[in-house]
Amino acid sequence: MFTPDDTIVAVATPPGRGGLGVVRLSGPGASTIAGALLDRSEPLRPRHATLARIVDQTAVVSIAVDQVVATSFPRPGSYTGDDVVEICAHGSPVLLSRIVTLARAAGARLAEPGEFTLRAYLNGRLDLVQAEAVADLVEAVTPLQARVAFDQLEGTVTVRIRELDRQLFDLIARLEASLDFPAEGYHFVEAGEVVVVVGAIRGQVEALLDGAARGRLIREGCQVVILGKPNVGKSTLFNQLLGVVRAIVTPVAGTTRDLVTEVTDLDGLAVTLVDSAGIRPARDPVEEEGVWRARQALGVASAAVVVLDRTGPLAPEDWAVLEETAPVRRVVAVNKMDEPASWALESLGLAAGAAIVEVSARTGEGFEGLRETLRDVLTDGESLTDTPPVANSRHIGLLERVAEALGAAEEAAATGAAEEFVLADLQRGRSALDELTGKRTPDDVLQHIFEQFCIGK
Ligand SMILES: Nc1nc2c(ncn2[C@@H]2O[C@H](COP(=O)(O)OP(=O)(O)OP(=O)(O)O)[C@@H](O)[C@H]2O)c(=O)[nH]1
Ligand SMILES: [Mg+2]
Repeated sequence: MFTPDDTIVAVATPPGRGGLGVVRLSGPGASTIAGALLDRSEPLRPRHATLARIVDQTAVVSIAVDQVVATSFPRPGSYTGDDVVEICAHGSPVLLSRIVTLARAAGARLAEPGEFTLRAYLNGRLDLVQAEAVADLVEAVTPLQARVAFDQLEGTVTVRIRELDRQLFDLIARLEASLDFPAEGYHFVEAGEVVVVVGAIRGQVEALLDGAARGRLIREGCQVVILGKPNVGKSTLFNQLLGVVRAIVTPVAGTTRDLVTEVTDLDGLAVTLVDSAGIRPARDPVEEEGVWRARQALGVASAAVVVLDRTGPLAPEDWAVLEETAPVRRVVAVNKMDEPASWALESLGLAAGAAIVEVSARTGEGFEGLRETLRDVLTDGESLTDTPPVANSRHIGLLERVAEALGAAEEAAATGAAEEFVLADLQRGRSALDELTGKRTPDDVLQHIFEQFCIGK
């Protein structure tokens, strides 16, 4: 995977047709290979969009393939840090793959997934945290996800990690100096100061971890399953939340059998909504399977929306669903408020503060409240406007390791342990920071990270 000396090529725009499509070349041969494809005698002027034609010279008579705009970005100031040429062609998959084939015939190799960004990282253009942000930015499905990813790319995490590393390095250097000159009876740093300094650094790590759960929720999104007895309006509510008619709605009880899944943007959270058959005694094998699937969906969901029908009496099946969902985060949606109610909300006997919202899935009344309540249930009431810097579970895991190592160092220093022990803990914390930014990251971890990119990124 790590062969940075050859020249790679790939289509950088998504598969399918578009007005434009971009083929990207990166590596020492980028300019020469582009030169072999273009009908120009002079090399491309750096950073100038140049109109040219792609010519297939592998045929007996050379054939013009497309008119393109080519731009060369010489190293080291390019995206990857290598020589890069971007060829902006018409966005036809046939055309773009022809250009890639011609580039390969001229000496380029097809890029692996994420290899352009991997090179940017290997050339020091991005650290690992920023490289991961590129993937997140490309994958974002809500504007909030894009914002968190872009902040990360801009260096919000990187800058803070660097600062932590600088402070740790300073302390480690002073401790090592104390070890190197023990005979002089002079300590470059006293144990009391070590406790204070390490405590302060640990405080900064913990501050970074503070909004991490929310960050992760934003980055990864979550699943919300809609449950309730037949005919209460689950599918209607699902459609209303999505804003499109996706699931079948009929007056027949037991309409939905399978799980119906769709992603929606809930105030920036990418929520995978799941409409289900609900949890109820099954009458036939199909329904039995549907109920089993609903239970499976509940098992992995971050929250449930329990739908109750206000127009008819509460049934044992309603109580069963309420009981089964009691341990999970949930919103109770009391549906069909457009018709006269046949029971009072108090008769649910739920604790004060339980998230109960009255809605009409048919008219959309009460949905603003439902969305708001659902978002609060998912985020524990925390605002999504100030976005947390840390959102990636790899980062969270490593920062937790840093905090643990610093806690151990603090304790060792406080109990008067020898400097060597304190140092060992501090080094452990520092190497977790190095793994975070990619200064020292095992190859298999790198491989895992870059494999998740698409080709051309
Ligand atoms: N008046 C009124 N009727 C509703 C409302 N929501 C749903 N309905 C009606 O209730 C019936 C059942 O709606 P569905 O959305 O199919 O209910 P469901 O819970 O998905 O039903 P199953 O899939 O069979 O379990 C349909 O006739 C809907 O039009 C509402 O807010 N008000
Ligand atoms: Mg349904």
